[in-house]
Formats: sequence, C-alpha cells, structure tokens
Amino acid sequence: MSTSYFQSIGRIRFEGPETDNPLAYRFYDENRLVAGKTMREHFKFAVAYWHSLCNTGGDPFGPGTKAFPWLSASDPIQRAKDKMDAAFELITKLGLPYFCFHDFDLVEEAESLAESERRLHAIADYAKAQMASNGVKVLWGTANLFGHPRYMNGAATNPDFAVVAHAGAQVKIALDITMELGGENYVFWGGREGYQTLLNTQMKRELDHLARFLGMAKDYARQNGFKGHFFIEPKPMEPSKHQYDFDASTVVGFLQSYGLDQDFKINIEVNHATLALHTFQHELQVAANAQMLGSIDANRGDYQNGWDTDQFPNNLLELTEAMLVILESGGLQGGGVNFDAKTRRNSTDLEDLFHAHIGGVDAFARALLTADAILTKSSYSTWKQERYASFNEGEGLLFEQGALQLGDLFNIAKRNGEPEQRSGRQEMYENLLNRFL
Ligand code: XUL
Ligand code: CO
Repeated sequence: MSTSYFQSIGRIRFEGPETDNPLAYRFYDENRLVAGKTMREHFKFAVAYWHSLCNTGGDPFGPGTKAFPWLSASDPIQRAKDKMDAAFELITKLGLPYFCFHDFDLVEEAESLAESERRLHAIADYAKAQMASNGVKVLWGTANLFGHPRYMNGAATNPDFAVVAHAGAQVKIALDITMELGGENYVFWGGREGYQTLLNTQMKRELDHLARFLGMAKDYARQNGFKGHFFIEPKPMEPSKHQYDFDASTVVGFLQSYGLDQDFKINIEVNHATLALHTFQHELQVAANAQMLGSIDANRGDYQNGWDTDQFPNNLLELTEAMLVILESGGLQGGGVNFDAKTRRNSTDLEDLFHAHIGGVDAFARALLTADAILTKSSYSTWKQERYASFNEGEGLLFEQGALQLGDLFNIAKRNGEPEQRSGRQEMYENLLNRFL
C-alpha cells in the first residue's frame, strides 16, 4: 500500500464493553462462538464501496462536503487505484472480511462500452493482487443500472430494446469482474425497473422482460462456473414511483411465477423495508418463510422522513427482533451484512467512517448476543410454541395434515361451542425483549 489515508487510526480491536476507547469494538469479538458459529461467520460484514469510498455527501440542495483525498488524482485509473488503496486500508483496519461494489464504483464509466470494460478489468487486476495478500473478499458485486441517463426509462424493463441490450452488456461485464474477484454472490437492485406512470407502461410485458433478463444473467454466470447466489433487493419506490421488486412478498411471487426461485434469493435492506411500510423483521420473516433469506443491506431510516436516509444501524431493539428471525431460520443463506449506509453530510472527518462502521458492527453483535440469550435462556420459544399447541395433537393435528374437510370444522365447532378466550400477551413478549436488551 503506497499512501496511508487513515494514518492516525490503527487496527480496530475488541476491547470489551467497559473500554473508554471510541475506536474499539465493545461487543464484536470476531472469534466468539454464539449459537455454534463465530461472530465473523454469523455476519460476514461488508463495507459498501459506493457510500464509504465514493459518496462525498451531495444532496439535491448542495454539493458534496467531504474532501476524500483518494478522489483527487486527475487520471481515472489512478483515481480508482487510490480509492481502492483507501478501501482496503479502511476494511483491514476495521477487521471486516468483505466489501460490496457496483461496477462503476470501482472505476468511472468511460465514453464507450469497450473502454469501460478495459478500465474495469484493469482495476479488477489491481484489486485481485491486493486481495491475495490482505485476505479481503467480495460478498457481492452488482451493476449500476440506474445512474446513467440512458436508464431513465428503466434497464431490463426499458421499452427500448437497445437499452435492454446495453444493460445486458453491463451485467455481463459486472458478472465477469465479480467472478474474477471470487465474489460469493451477485445482486440485482431494480432502481429504475418500475414505472413513473402506468399511462405509458405495458406492465406485464416489462415484467416478462425482467424475468427473461434475470434468467439470461443467471445462465451466463452458471455456464462460466459461478456457484454463488443471485439476490434480488426489494425496494418499493425511489427513484421510480413504483418498483417491480416492491417488497419481499412481491419478489417471492415474481421469482416463483417465472421459475427463478432455485437460483435467486433475497437481499433485505432495512430502510427499504420501512419505505414499504413494513418492519425489517417482517421482511426477513417473509424471505425466510420462502427459504430465500440470503443477505442483508444494513442501515436504518428515519421515523420522521419518508425517504431512504441510509443511516448506519443503531437501533438495538429493531436489530434484536431481526436477529431472532435470522437465528430461528438458520442464518443467512450465502450472504452477509453489507453496510449500505452513509455517514451524514456534515460528518466530514475521515474518522467518522470508522465510528459509523464500529457502531453498526457493535449494534449487530450486541443484538446477536441478546437474541441468542432470549432463545436459549428464556421462555420465549416455549411461549410461542405453546400458543399453537392445539395443532400438535387430535383434530388440530389432523387439520394441519390436511385430513379434515370444511364439514368437519362445522361439526367440531358445533360440538365445542364458543372457543375459550386466549390472550396474545403482546406486552409480556415486549417486556421479555427489553429485559434481555
Ligand atoms: C439503493 C440501494 C442500492 C443497492 C445496490 O437504495 O440499496 O445501493 O444496494 O444497487
Ligand atoms: Co442496498
């Protein structure tokens, strides 16, 4: 590594809950065993290249505020290399195992597809050499199919085939790069795959195109030896008025109806869940029900703002509820926890990138410990089981087994009379969670 961008900061280490050092982990002890796996294995934490290395804080009301020193070189390849040096310094100092990227986070898109491809391969070679020595890995790669003006009417769902083909070319190159870097998964987030108005949109045709496109990408990657998972990342809106990957439920239905459910799983993002008026816990549970809980984009929204604020996660209660679902469903399938989160526009010190990640990592670690304690040391699971005890034997069991008809329900109800009232005991469950937090 040539230049150090975070010179005053050393390797962030686990120092335990009592430490006074803000640049230390209090709960994330990577080798600590919890529920049969190390914390490192549970989470597979990843730094998101786009927010932490590329995003200087511009918003619709003003330009970027962060003078990232790795973005100052005038040559795009040199700038990309500097950015990558900074990325690996950040990731290794945080002691995190992975990163995630869009194609044009790594290096800026060029005027032509051929030149963009050349640039991407050049920076991938540079990454590969460093990854061999620093041990950092790619959790997932993706293609940015939403930023360039050509995608203003969609990428895979664009009404113009020329644009669909261009998107396909971009995905092919992004898959090549992801595979070259040993990426474990590949993500599709459909930022512009949706509509602004149905008046100009053939929705069924666009959905068919999306499924065809995803199938082609999957076939290409499989033919080239890719063994990882493909993830769809649901989001209801923003930038489109309505996005086709609205929420987990919509995506499960889409994947099943187009026969893509064997290869594709879901990447749940916290702030996307809340934009869809769901909780994070709800989205995780829906994905888990379909055996499709693949990965997480970790962040949080703001209860007063109606947009994707992408803040670093810090809500222990919400994260504990999430970790309960993740532990109960057997963990993330293939994926990990990617910090798709940005420091605030006025968090302008380079050190803020460290505080943000440390806070997010520790919040997840603490939530894991809390959820594990709830599952192993409390009556939580027993209470939940007992709530459904009437299906464990007798006629309830026959119902679950499909051995009863509607007429049988009629006879049983007539015989039993009015059912006894049974409390849902929500407050008791809520108190239990707070007791363990
Ligand atoms: C946008 C978003 C994306 C995806 C990858 O809201 O979450 O950054 O994670 O394209
Ligand atoms: Co995301």
